[in-house]
Amino acid sequence: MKITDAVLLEIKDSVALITIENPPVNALSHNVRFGVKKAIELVMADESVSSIVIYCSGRTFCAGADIKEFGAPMQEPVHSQLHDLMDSVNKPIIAGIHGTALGGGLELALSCHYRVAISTAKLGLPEVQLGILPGAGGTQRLPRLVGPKKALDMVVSGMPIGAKEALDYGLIDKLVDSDLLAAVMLFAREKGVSNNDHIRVRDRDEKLRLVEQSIFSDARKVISRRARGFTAPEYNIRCIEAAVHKPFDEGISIESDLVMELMKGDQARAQQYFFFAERQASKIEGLSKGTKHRPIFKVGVIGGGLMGGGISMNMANVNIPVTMIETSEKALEQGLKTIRNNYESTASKGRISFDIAKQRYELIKGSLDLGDLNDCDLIIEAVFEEMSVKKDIFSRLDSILKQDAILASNTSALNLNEIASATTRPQSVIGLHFFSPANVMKLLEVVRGEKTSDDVIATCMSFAKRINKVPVLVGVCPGFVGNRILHYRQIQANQLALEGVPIEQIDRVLYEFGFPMGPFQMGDLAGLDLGWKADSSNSSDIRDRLCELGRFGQKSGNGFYDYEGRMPIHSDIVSEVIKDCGRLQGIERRDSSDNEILDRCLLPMINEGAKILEEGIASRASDIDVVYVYGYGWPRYRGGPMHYANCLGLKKVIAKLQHYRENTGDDFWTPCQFLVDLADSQSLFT
Ligand code: 3H9
Repeated sequence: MKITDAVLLEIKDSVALITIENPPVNALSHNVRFGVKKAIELVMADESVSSIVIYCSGRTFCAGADIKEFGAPMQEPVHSQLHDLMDSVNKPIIAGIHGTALGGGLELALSCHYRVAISTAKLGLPEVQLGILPGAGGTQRLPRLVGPKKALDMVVSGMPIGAKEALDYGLIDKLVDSDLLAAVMLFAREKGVSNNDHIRVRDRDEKLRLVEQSIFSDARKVISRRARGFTAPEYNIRCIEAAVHKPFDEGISIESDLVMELMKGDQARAQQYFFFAERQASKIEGLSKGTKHRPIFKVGVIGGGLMGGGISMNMANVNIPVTMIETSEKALEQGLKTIRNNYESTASKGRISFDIAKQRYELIKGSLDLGDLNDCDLIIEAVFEEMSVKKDIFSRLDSILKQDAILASNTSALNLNEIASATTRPQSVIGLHFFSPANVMKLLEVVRGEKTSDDVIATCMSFAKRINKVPVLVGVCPGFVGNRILHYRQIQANQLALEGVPIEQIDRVLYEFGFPMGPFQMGDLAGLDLGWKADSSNSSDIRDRLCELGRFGQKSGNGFYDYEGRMPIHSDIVSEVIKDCGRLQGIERRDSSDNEILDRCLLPMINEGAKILEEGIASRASDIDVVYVYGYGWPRYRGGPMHYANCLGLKKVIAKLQHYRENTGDDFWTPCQFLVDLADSQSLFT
């Protein structure tokens, strides 16, 4: 019997089977909550039914509340009404779990008396990643099953656990390897006829009694390091504390108040916006669904330095064989040695086994001969940023590669169209801009050249996911999206320093905003000598002067700062250099407030982002935000620069830009026309 268009009820041999069918991920939208509640009410009074199974069709169990419904008052029945009803049922309810039981989905399963899962299933409460907490009883029921310590781990990290671990912790009652539906129906039939009490999770408090109080202070220490600036982790901890110290109903009431408070906050709005932004980024407008993908089995990487080595490891980590090319025996040996050391260090920290480290390392073959790339499907060039060198490599590749091979450049700033012109197949040339360390950073800027074909774009966007990257499609311009915008922040950071604002203050303001580090520390980390040429060095430019002094950043032990290990320390030498550069450039010294520093660093980023949209270099504002969160450490709880601008209000952004333009007389601050038009039409960046 169809209860709603998303919920089906069948009675089979005294078991009521409630099936949720709400593709793609069986989110608990209104029609699901309504349907499940109605189905339970129908069978509660039916004496022929002795137990109830909740099961989902399609690829997964429920992936949680329907996030699209957030932001408006939730239609009844709300989650808690459904759960209260389940708690009042005097027949055993059993969840049959496959795929992922996440958030409200796992909470639904927690309100069942029993849970049966297939061995590939994953279970978790990831609400913290959306800036909220598991507000449908999850923080009160989970610790009753797995114990408060494990519950804290799960809600604070938001990471799911596998079914086997879930069984070990008591989160599920039975694990099966195949035919979940048959197994859960049999389990339900047995429970339906057994004389045992079916204890509700809310009544199980044996694991709450054995708690060491230090688990809460330990969890707070972890979040102060790993989740600096985020509000939701602390709220999640408070709920688990309530589960331990308060009776169930009081705990539920605390949970409900705290989730409502979080839901109303800016962070939740930003993090939920970002959830959809990330998924949107992989969708390519104007590309037909039937576009064929080119197969990629083997990858060639040209260059075994920091980027080339990282890219090679990225491929090997997902089991793709790599041929890595260098120009000399010594460079190749060094490149391979670094990779081996990296794998060994990861294994010695226990993150992977030594066997896996070895297997991955062995997937990377070194060579000095470009000709060895003839069997590769994708070639990624990662040599230093010199147009003539790149063009020479691409023209030589032309005669070596398979006809349908994809030729990618990892350039971070050079003109991809010019690189592509060195080949007879510019349609197969694309930019794949990895971020350092390439085996760790999630962002991949996929750069579409003017002649890049649709199938190459489609292949690279889906390949990016295969190598665990978040791809964003961008067009060709100096610095593409990320570095182009960053350049404008750096102009102002330098200007502030030249006006006499201590670099420590500038770095602190951006760190407190939520970036992992400020612009000067970031420069030191990246290396100040990147792209620096001694013969054209300019004595009134700060970076040039530091490089002339051999201060190349962290790698040389000093740059904008001196370093003790990785700890930056103020340098009087640098202060003098900056003062002298300011004097040579005739810049008047003045103080700036923290607010001014923030405005002057962030507003130019927004303005440049608007120009990027105006020029069609990025197709959505949310794509720019994805670049910034994943590539440059923009705090996720602020959504990204374009979301931040929307929250400030575009009229306010323009007023601030105009204020600086009037004060300085500098066209740098002129608001871009696209931004002005949006504000005039009361629109927002989309
Ligand atoms: C919650 O439960 C709160 C409760 O505690 C109650 C509080 C009162 N809602 O990721 P994919 C869409 S909060 C709406 O590409 P995958 C997604 O946008 C929720 N839509 O697939 C995409 O749409 P489109 C806690 C959702 O296979 C499509 O489904 N739960 C939801 O790579 C496919 O998604 C979570 O945070 C949703 N809940 O990964 C889990 N989930 O095709 C969030 C997905 O139009 N979801 N969509 O772009 C996930 O982590 C992944 O989607 C999942 C599948 C692992 C399930």
